[in-house]
Amino acid sequence: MWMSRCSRFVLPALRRSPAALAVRSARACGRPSLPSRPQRRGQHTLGSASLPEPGRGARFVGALREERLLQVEWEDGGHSLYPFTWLRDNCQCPMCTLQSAQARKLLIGDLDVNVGLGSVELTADNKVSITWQDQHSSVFDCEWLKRRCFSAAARRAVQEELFLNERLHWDSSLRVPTAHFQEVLEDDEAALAWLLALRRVGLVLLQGAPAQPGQVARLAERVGYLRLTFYGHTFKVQDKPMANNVAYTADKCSFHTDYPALDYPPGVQFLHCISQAARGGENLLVDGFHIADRLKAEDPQAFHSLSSLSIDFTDTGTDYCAFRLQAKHRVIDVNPDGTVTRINLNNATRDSVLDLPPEQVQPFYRALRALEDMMNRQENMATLRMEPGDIMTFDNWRLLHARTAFVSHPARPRFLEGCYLDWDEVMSRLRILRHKLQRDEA
Ligand code: OGA
Ligand code: NM2
Ligand code: ZN
Ligand code: ZN
Repeated sequence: MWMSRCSRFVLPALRRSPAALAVRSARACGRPSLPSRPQRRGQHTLGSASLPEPGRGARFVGALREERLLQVEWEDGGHSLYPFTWLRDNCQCPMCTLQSAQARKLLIGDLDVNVGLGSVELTADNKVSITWQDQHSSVFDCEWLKRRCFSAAARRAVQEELFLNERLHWDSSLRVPTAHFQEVLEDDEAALAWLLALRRVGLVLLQGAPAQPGQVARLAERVGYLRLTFYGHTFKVQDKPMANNVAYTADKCSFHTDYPALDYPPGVQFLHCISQAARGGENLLVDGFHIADRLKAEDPQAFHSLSSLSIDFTDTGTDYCAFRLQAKHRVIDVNPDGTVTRINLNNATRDSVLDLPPEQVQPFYRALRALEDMMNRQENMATLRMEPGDIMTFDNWRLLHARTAFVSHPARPRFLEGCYLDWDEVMSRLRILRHKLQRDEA
């Protein structure tokens, strides 16, 4: 077979201990070992030293009354500015904040958006204490304020820490990150390393799972919970008679994201190989964000069509229960600043209902074909032949995956078990693990 795992490389050290470095990488044998130097791209670049230095307090506070800003000078010499109204809105006292929920109690209807600042001082224990003109008082911790500094660099750094939008784009030189199934289940550092790589790279192969159904559900429980769809809590990918989906045949599946027939397609997918085919059944993967970048550079017209035209998707049948889904997506979803945020494409569920004026139809097909050709360039795709016990975990909003046609062993049909999760729950677990491990470290 032209794909096997023959070498391992350690991903950029994600954390300090050896267990955490259990996310390794595997690549295909027999292909030139290009130095893999994925580029960091994303909505933001991570600014270093952009937050005021932690651990030091304030040495001066003063009000800029004209601008309605509080100025704080930190012990390291930096300054931060905080709008009066924002400070009043975020008062941390028990009247304004429900401490047990860490949530705002103060109603916007009860907020004076022109609130006047009476006086401000630094307390003996180095907190910022404000008395408002209506006599309400608010006390702010310096670390709390620093994290909420309004400078562009500080906001960028906090947003990156919260959302990890900076991704490592890749092509065929990708060394697929790998980790051990059992370690991810048992060890928090291994789990965090897995989720960080899943976010940054979009793909992690977990190895060593029992070759029995039920493992993707265990893995989903490690994160949060499964995303139920019309194909069930988990689904069996097998060649089925009267298949209700083209994935449930032995035919080739071209590059696709799963479930664009849903208005909110699943963010993350797990596919567990329980039994592999005798021949074929390999998976091909591309980084949709890299493909979109290449398309934009080489065929801007095609990029424009695919990122502006909304296409209909449909899925009708019965599985978990009867369904008749319709949704509309741009194949290349971009946010208002033009950053590609999601890819939505499954040729099987792309509807014959096409909600375009007729003169836009030919340009759309031309663009779709240009995208298809870009994905099928050898230089852009990674190849993975899963073995029993392997679980492919990937970003279904970003990667497109394909499967070659297969022939099963006569007595042992090819069998994958799959499930979906959403990025909200995955990112939540990532933040919890990061927080916990940072605290343990301190
Ligand atoms: C799917 C799918 C891949 C495979 O079920 O959506 O892409 O290898 N399956 O069968
Ligand atoms: N399966 C694998 O968009 C799709 O129909 C993807 C979903 C059947 C759950 C396939
Ligand atoms: Zn208050
Ligand atoms: Zn699929």
